[in-house]
Amino acid sequence: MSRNDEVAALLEEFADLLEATGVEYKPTAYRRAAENVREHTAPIENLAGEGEDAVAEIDRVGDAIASKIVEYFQTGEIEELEDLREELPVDMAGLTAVEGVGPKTVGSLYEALGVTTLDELEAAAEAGEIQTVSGFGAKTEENILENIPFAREARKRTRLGDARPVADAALAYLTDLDAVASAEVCGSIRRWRATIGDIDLLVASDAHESVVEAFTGWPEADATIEAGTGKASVRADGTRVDLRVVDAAEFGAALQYFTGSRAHNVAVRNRAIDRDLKLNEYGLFDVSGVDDADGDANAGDDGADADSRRVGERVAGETEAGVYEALDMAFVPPELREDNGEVEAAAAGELPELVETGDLRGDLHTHTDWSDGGFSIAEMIEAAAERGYDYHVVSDHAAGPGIFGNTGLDEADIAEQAAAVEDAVSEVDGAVMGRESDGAGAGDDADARIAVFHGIEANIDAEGAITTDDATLADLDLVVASPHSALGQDDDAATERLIRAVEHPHVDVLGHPTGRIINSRPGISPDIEAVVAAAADAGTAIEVNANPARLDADGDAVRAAIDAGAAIAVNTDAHSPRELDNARYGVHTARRGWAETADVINARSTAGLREFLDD
Ligand code: DGT
Ligand code: CA
Ligand code: CA
Ligand code: ZN
Repeated sequence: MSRNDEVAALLEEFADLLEATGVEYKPTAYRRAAENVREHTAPIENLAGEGEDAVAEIDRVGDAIASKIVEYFQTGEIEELEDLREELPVDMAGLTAVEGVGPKTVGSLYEALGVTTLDELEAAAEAGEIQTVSGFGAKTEENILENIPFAREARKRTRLGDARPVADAALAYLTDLDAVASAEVCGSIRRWRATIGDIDLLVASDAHESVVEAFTGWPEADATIEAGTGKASVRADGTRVDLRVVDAAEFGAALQYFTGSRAHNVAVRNRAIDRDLKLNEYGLFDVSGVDDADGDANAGDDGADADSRRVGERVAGETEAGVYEALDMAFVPPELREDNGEVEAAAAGELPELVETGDLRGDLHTHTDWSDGGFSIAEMIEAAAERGYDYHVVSDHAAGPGIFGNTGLDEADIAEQAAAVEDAVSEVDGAVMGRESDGAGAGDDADARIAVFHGIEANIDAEGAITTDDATLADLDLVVASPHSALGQDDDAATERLIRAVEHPHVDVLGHPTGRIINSRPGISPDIEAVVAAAADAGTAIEVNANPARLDADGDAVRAAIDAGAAIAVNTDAHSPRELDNARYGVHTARRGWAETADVINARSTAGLREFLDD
């Protein structure tokens, strides 16, 4: 965690505690400040070193908050926050994980019933005590009780977007060690699952002990859980990080084994058995000449000791590619290793050529300070151009159900923004309007850096209507339509809703189809096959929203969409330049759905995108 993230988290905790004690307005100010501290490019510790005025230079950070940040760096704590923590000794994260329970509810229930944990909340609800608190009814109590299991499940797994940066940092640290020959992440994080139980790392080295020692001394580790010969576990940023150290000759086999999934490994191991080979985390062995090479060598469990499992002649194991090759299969990209037909496809030479992050040529769903984004149209265009994108779509929120207050744009605002987009395009070096140009490096605009389209993120109401006028939609270059309200509706209604939306003549992209927030709310569960079939017919693309809190559509839905012939759009939904970097989470999610480059509309050229939009 950078110190900016650390301070942002403190300010957010501050906001929650203030809100829980019934303070108004201030919590919003703290949350805004937190967001800007997190996004700020200069290290906060440097600014704090220069004093309050330097800290208060950060957008939305006023003098009061700046002085608290300086206090934190000078004394190691913020007195007022410590007082609040004492006043309200609650597991805020655990309690607010329950849908419908916010900081205010936490404060009320603590004051009335002394509830501090999820277990106590459940007990109070079961005992019917919550409905006795003023402002709470039987229905609220019932909802709380219903949502607790989801919250409890969610608390066990970390979002990919929280775990991946920790894994990347650990990997960079290990790779830098002299004793490390090679290092890789494995487990679910290498498969890019949406949530992560723990982070797994693998290192090849001939100095196992010194690697373990360096790992437990990793500055970002908060605690050592265990340390042994050749393996260790630490806790970092709330997540468990497992390390295994192996000899270089066994690195590939161990990488294959510890990447999983278990189901994929079983299928691969069965293929080995069919060939009189034994596969385990130590290697791939030819056991045709070995007596009694029974199940143990293949068991993959701790039953047999390691030496008895290095039996026969080693056929492969130094590299992972070598393991697959020796089994007569193509290398299986980690995202596909879920035993969903990838072993058969790899054996037949029919694996897809998966899309890569570098294939993306623009983002079709981004926000600016015209709605709830933090940056101007020009700043976002410039950021997209700096990433090397060929095009960029400005798609702020339209006003409508689920969009807070006047955050969203009505028809008049959209018309006004159309002019503002043209102004921004004339301001940003090398920007051109996409509807008039084939974009960067193409045709008449050989010097253009980036082609800009004016779009909107419109709202799909509970019945599937788009809540912005048709005439306005018709004037826009691109329409993303997303559900933002009625996310608890039943499955049939959700299916009809999304089918109607994708069939709308002006809708180009179905944004975050289910509206899920990972570990926070499940969203709607439409019959995804029916929705993607309708989308394919209508020529509407299905979005993979790359925000790591969403990853929506998920891999299964992407695969269904591609099978149905629908196009995919991988969008970040960025509210800041930094969030454009979330693209990789969307791309790897699309890869989990077997997406090839040709399936992704924003991997096409500017001309290709225009063709899609004009159809
Ligand atoms: P997670 O951490 O719950 O998100 O999921 P994974 O897949 O990272 O699972 P984890 O951390 O328990 O183990 C990492 C990989 O190691 C797993 O995907 C497959 C492999 N593995 C671990 N233990 C076993 C085992 O007992 N049998 C087999 N076949 N594979 C195992
Ligand atoms: Ca794991
Ligand atoms: Ca593990
Ligand atoms: Zn949205």
